[in-house]
Amino acid sequence: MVKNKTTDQTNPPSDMERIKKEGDYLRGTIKEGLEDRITAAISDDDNKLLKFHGSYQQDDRDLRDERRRQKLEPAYQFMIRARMPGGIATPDQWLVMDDISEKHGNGTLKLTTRQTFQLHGILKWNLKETMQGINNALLDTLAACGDVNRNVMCNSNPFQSEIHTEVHQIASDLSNHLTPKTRAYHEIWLDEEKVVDSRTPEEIEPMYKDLYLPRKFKIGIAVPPSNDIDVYSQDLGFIAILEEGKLQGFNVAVGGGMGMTHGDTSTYPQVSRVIGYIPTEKINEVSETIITIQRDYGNRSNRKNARFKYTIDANGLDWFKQELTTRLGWEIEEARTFEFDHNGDRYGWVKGDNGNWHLTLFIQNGRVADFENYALKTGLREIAKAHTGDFRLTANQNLIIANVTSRKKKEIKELVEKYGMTAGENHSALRRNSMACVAFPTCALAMAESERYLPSLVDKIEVILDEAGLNEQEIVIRMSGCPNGCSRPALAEIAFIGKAPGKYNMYLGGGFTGDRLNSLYRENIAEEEILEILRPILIAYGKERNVGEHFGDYVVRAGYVEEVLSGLDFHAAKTDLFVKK
Ligand code: SRM
Ligand code: SF4
Repeated sequence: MVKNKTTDQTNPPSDMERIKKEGDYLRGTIKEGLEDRITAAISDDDNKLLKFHGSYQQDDRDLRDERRRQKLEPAYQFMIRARMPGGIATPDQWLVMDDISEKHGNGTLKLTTRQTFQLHGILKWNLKETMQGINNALLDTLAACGDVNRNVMCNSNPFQSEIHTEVHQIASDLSNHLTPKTRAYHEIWLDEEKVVDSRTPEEIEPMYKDLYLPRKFKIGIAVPPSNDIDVYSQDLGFIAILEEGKLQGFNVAVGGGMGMTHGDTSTYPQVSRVIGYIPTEKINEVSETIITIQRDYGNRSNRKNARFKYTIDANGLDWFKQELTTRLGWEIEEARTFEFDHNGDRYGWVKGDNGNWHLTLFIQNGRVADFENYALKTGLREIAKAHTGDFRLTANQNLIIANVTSRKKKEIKELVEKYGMTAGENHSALRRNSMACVAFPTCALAMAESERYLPSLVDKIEVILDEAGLNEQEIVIRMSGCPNGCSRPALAEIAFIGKAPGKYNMYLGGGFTGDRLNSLYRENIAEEEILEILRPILIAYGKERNVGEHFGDYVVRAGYVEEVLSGLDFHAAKTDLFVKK
């Protein structure tokens, strides 16, 4: 058996492995902890198991100091994330999430970078009722977080609605196929009686077994030419292969991921690599087999090196392909050709091939709220009441009002106008291609602001873009409050990753179609330096770019940053190769 060099399975397992082992298939003492009225928190071990149920304990970081001064425990609250393959919700489901966010949450909805809803600010006393409300709406949260397969993403491009329907069904079936089988979720949240029987652990979780995976695992399905789901960032990506508009099968890409730790070069973002092609009907079998390889070889001692990308990089792609063939008992075919043209969304109204209309709206950083002078949340609620189609949450944190019949179009259009919702037409192309993770105040790992800061930074960059004549030039810009990379910043043409309050590392040179990593250009800089550094580069790009040349490609050609084709070269990449100073 090949030994995983990052793993060395002889090292002691991490504490998380103990928690999973003792947790009795995700039960722990969550049920008891919820009933404890003395504290608004639950125990650390239970919090780690709670993630598998789609929820995290957090505290409001804006209130931390004040509460400490008042000798109060932190303002504990919970985030809940739904599992919603491909990001499709019915109008009724929208209304339920909206209602819960008002009743128990912080009054906002977050549309995430993996096409689902997050609710923030739920108090422990309201968690169970909230979970039940979500389940009553025929949604659930099981496996939305934790060391399991997460929300399966799929392309939501309304230009290909027939294919979208087919691919969405595949994503949904795959998600069900890979969902944990334990009844813990039903017992804790839905009051199902615990059944004591003589089943062996393997029968309870035939794929995950009792320790589940070494780390989170993510799957996404792209439909070329759109790479909206950033297939190269997924642990396991599928690229639909179409012939004459009909789905034939999928290319399989393995070992992508965005997370890293500042100052630790054993961690890095990585792009997945295409290893072959499979017919459509093999997708569940291949996914399950790949997951079992990661289950058996992933690093269970050091969680920082536990993602599938490290398992592959440590053992090599050839080893992986051989292992896959052995486990499958058949060989996957050679990869087929495909081409991506963008990883962003296409905004505005479009008529799908099913005759219905689809409207892609720009939702800045996925935050649905009633802002001053912009009643976005109320407007979407009114749309949900009138709408007879569905909603699609995109991987770029935007929203598609999908399947609007010709008869309904006028009414929806009037509501969009009444509430001043935008399909991005009054924004620069930069803003339309911007994305920021949550960060402060709810994210415990944030080092700097992200969602609350990027919009104002974009305002300032727009001034430079005007000067450079680039207002309509599409440039992908992303910000994350820490190097975990929840906005997939390592694939952006311009990226900022938080280092400390107000300070960011700046990265340049990602591929416009999401196929190339960027590289570190400047470290630990604040707004003034960011603008000072970006200005001459954008002005030069405005003057010197070749026809159709994207910003990410230009900064590589002009030598600002070196091209990074593999995460293994991410930290070694050079800057200012031949830039005149
Ligand atoms: Fe993420 C952890 C938010 C997509 C990489 N992510 C977190 C936590 C739960 C913080 C924590 O562990 O305490 C954040 C909760 C913040 C909050 O207050 O809501 C968080 N991640 C998000 C969301 C909501 C960002 C957003 O603004 O949309 C996204 C929810 C997606 C979903 O619906 O499932 C989100 N996270 C991502 C992505 C993008 C993706 O999957 O396409 C990534 C990069 C891809 C990847 O996984 O490699 C990502 N999140 C991480 C990591 C780093 C993992 C790693 O490999 O090192 C962490 C930290 C961890 O796991 O230890 C993390
Ligand atoms: Fe939090 Fe970091 Fe993810 Fe942003 S990137 S949501 S700061 S974990």
